[in-house]
Amino acid sequence: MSVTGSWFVGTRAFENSLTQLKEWREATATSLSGFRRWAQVGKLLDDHAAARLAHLERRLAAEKLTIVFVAEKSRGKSELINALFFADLGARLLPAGPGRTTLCPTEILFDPSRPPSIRVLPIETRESAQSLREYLAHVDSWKEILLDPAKPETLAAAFDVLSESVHVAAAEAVSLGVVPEEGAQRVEVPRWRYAIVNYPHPLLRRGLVILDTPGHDALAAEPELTLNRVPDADAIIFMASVDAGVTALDRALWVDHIAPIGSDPNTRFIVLNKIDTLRRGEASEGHVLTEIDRHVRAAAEALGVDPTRVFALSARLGLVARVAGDRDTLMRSRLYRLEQALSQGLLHRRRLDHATAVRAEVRSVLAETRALLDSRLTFTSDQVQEFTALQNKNQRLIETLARKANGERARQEQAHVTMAALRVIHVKQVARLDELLDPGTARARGGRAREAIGASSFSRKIPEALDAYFRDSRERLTGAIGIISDVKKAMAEVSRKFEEEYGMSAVEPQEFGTERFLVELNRLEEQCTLDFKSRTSLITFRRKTLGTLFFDTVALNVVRIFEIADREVRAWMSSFIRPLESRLSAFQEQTNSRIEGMGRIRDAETDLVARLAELEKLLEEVQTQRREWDGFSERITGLLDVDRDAASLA
Ligand SMILES: Nc1nc2c(ncn2[C@@H]2O[C@H](COP(=O)(O)OP(=O)(O)O)[C@@H](O)[C@H]2O)c(=O)[nH]1
Ligand SMILES: [Mg+2]
Repeated sequence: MSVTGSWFVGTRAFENSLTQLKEWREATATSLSGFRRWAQVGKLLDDHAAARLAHLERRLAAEKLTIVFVAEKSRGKSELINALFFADLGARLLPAGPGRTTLCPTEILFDPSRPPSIRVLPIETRESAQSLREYLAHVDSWKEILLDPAKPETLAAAFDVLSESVHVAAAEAVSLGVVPEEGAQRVEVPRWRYAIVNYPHPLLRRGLVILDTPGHDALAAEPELTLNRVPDADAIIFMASVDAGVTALDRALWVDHIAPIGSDPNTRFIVLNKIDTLRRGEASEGHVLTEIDRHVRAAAEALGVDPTRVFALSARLGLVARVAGDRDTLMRSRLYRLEQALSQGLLHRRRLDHATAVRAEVRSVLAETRALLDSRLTFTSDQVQEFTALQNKNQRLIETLARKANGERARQEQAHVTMAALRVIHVKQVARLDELLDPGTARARGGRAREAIGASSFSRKIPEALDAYFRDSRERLTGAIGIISDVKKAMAEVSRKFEEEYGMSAVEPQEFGTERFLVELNRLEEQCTLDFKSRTSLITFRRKTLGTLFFDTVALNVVRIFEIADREVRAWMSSFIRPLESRLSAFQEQTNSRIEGMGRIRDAETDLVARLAELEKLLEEVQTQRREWDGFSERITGLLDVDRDAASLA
């Protein structure tokens, strides 16, 4: 370590520790509030826990560290305060020396909400029933002397007010809490009851509060101090000095006010001041050390404490050395030993206490938020898993349905093809039937036979013409009957196919008898044979007359058969194709609605995918939160691991 480094450590231990403590407090408060806000945004903290954390943050941020100096007058309290804390001003902050003794308890602090000043509370207020604490809030009762921090050299004069006294009648002194000496008429009493110095010094800014108490009498007169402020202080420095030794007054002060509070060596310090006075003349260093040791033992014995707890030092040398930056003198002053004890004992202890308090609160909050996050994590990832499984299942279902729908569509198409083919054949058959059964043709053929009859010169030609006529008519009818039977077959087949392959209900074909047409034709032919092939008729009638007779009695009847057949066949042909078509369109409708239904399932699938994406995003968020939690936890736990810090400092 460099010389400057050790000088630094040796002279600024308290300041450094206080700075570290403040930085630590701020870092801890910042981490806590960062965590608190983060957790609140993430809905991980209930209001109650959040309020508890906020309370901790405020406590950490607004920390005051109070050190009380207790000693009889002129033991060097003011000098020690100057040396320990305010040497950097280059001048005394507090006046010290004969006639400049502080007569009232003086609190030195910094409150940024008020101007730099010395505020003093008149001694008369002791007569009122109001307590010191109540007066604190009562601004008007105080006299205020403004300070100019830019001019430290002017401070001492302003501080003279703390030494002011007044002379009052003995009786009044009593009512002011001062016990007069036997037989005294007039008594000198402090002019002020209490003083508050508000000064923007860096240490004070960091939360240091110094309370300087002027001896037994002042403490005895202010129960507020003896009962609250002194016992509650973070550190108490009790002082005696070697020039006076531990006097009866010192002992009374110690026994009445300090000893009962307890003796934690981290927070209770005993100073034996003015060791420089032991270094008179040409005394050797060894002699001085022996003397110091002797005084320490004597003081320890008088106070009933272990000699190791007594810090022998010289406040004056300490102050001089620090103002001048003189390392050797500082060593001789032994001031640094007290400083180190203060920083190690008090400040480190303070940090430990904070850490313990914060840890007690934070541990459960961290555990709760973590448990909450973990359960969110489990829940969300479970949901993602469930939805993924569902989605896979759905996917398979959709594939099946799609396959089915494609099949249906193909079947539908096939049915249409079948139907179309049927229609083509049907049209052809209708056309063929039209042709075969055309009554016009029947009439024309009849006419042709009439001509043939009329024009035949030989009798035997007539039966030939009649036979040809009937043969032709029969062929036509038989042809038509053949087609009709084909149509019946084709229709039956299509109906069966529709029924079997596409699940349509069967179409019952309408009965359509064809025999009657041939029967009627045969009857007419028989009639004709009787009427026109007989010898008598051939002889009796002229050819022409015979032809006309044939036409009127036979041919027109045959035409009628064709007319009836034509009409009925037309009706029948169109009657059977319609049910097939309506079956087909019903089948198509069903298929379409099934395909549409599948579309809806596909939509639902899209919804499912969207929900799954949402869940996955949520899961990612929770996972990020969980990592962030680790970060917070690590930072906060690290800050609270104060012992590790101490170990690294050592
Ligand atoms: N020789 C010597 N004198 C000191 C020392 N500390 C304080 N004094 C003197 O003792 C007197 C009383 O000091 P002061 O700080 O006012 O005492 P207080 O009444 O306890 O505040 C002053 O004259 C100081 O100069 C010291 O370490 N050595
Ligand atoms: Mg003083």
